[in-house]
Amino acid sequence: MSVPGSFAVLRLLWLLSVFGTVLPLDGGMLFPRESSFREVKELNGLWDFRADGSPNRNEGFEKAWHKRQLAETGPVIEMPVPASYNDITQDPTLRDFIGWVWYDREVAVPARWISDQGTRVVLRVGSAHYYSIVWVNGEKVTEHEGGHLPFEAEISSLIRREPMKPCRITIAVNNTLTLETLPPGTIQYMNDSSRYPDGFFVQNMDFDFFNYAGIHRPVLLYTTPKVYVDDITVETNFMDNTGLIRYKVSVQGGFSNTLNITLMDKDGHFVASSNGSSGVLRVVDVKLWWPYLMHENPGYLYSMKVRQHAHRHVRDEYTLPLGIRTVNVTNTQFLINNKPFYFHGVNKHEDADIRGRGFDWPLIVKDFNLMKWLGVNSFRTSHYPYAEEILQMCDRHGIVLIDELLPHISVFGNASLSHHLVVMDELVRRDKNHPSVVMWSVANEPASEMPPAEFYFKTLIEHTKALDQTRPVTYVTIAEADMDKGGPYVDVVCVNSYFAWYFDQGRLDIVPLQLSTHFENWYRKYQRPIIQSEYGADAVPGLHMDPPMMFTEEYQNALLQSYHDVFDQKRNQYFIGELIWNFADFMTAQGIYRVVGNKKGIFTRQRQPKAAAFLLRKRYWRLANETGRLLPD
Ligand code: BDP
Repeated sequence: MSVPGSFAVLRLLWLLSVFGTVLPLDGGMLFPRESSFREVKELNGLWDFRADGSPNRNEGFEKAWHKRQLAETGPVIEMPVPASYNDITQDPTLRDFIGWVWYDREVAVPARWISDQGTRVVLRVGSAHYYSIVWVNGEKVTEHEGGHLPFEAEISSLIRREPMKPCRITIAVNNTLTLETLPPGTIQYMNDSSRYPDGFFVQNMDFDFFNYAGIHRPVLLYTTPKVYVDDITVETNFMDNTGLIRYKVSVQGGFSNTLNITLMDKDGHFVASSNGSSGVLRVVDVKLWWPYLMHENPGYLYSMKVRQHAHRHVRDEYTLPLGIRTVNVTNTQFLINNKPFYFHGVNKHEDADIRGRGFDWPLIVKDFNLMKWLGVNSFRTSHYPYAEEILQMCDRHGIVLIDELLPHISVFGNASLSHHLVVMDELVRRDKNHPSVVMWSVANEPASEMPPAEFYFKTLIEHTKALDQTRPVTYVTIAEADMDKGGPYVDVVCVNSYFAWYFDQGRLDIVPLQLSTHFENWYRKYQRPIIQSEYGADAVPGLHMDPPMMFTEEYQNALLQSYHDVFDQKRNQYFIGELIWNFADFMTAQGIYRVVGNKKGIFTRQRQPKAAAFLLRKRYWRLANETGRLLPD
């Protein structure tokens, strides 16, 4: 990411510079794709399941449940994968369960995967919240900390040991949040025996969404050849009509054989080729990747086919979709392909009835249809990394993403920081090649009044910028004091505010003054473009009152409107985007501020529009006409 001056000079420097995306983690995390040399077998469906309800939640380990089928060590129920387990049964204990839950199932592995010693078999979990341990046939193959990113283990030699036996996969998942986890939480034991039974404890958390748990994303087995394409990194740029793709490919598992790279356009026609593990592809008459509503042909993707040869035979093939675009930030603008981009979008959650945070194609496609209906050109993955399939949809549809890592954090110790750096590495490693990702958000509303916060944020932001020099970095903040700690390091100021909601309740008349003072102060201080990264009001669908009162659809509408008036005044200055909180109602922990969840959605949790959806739709299409068209150079 660079501040544009003379673009031509910068492009030249880009060509001469070293690769901007430098990843310290070993190994890649390429999304599993089938090719003539790779197969994928989905393990979604019903697994056996048991929550470990023992007082210390440790019975599963004490009795080694992974050594046998789960059904042999106690009662099991059927549990869908992927899905959160919380809302699947009628049992409130399971809904609110804290501790280890156990899943297992048997898989028939194709005989040729076992007999062919040249095949590598990998087990991959798209995500499981929060801490996971995985065994295959009773042997531990991996463990992973963090609820929203994939992890995998090679299991080839293990399944070859007893080729005639079905392969049993056991996954134990623990959703306990502590001061060491990200997001953090605390377990509080209630020791007053006159009020609580023995061993009674609660999980305290500082974020506003239900702590859904379980295996949330698809579980797969996939194969690669023994010597395989492990990782690909691309960075894109353009000069006049020529697109430039700088690539780097790493091969693992043996001697790095000849690599051949072929770029195809959307129709499968040859565009460019190259040999070797790194280089630059030149694309004549380039078709740039443009955001939705900014171009008549948004989300244009090329395909980069990477082939690994040995003795003139192709040994492995992986095809990466990629978009050619640039991102730059000035003091007042966010530029995509050197044109000012205005974010008119939403914040989301991966959340729905029954499945909780579980991956669900019908829900994903419905949400994209709703976003396009609304005229949304962008969203923030509040407050954790979303499924990679969602990012791929964004790439294809031209929906721009602010890729966020974490919700609220308030612990700034060394252990948290080291873990935060590792998950940031994991996020960049997974998402670096998505053209839709235009900015990293390292956290939401960190409580930065804590003393070590400044060091923490400086380290984290600098680390992220060192990982990826091609994208701006931000964190989302709500208080000026919080921004003081990280403000000097961010590229874009992302600010949340809830005027006339959490403060000055019911007083819509104060919004214009407070909001514009707020913006002026932020801009004066940091001289960075500003995004309103959250604003909104709860509205119980069907509740009406005029003049408007809090919690009615009319109040939600009126509050949005009063924010919009100020946005329109600042839009041609330094104000570069507005993301409503929230796209849809979502579940939270129980509490007196939440009526069966957070109701700030402009759609209900079942994705039906409230009045505000129509208001926003009118505004976003108007904004698309005013800001989205290609501006002349
Ligand atoms: C914001 C948080 C978001 C909450 C929202 C709210 O970033 O996670 O859901 O407040 O209170 O400050 O609705």
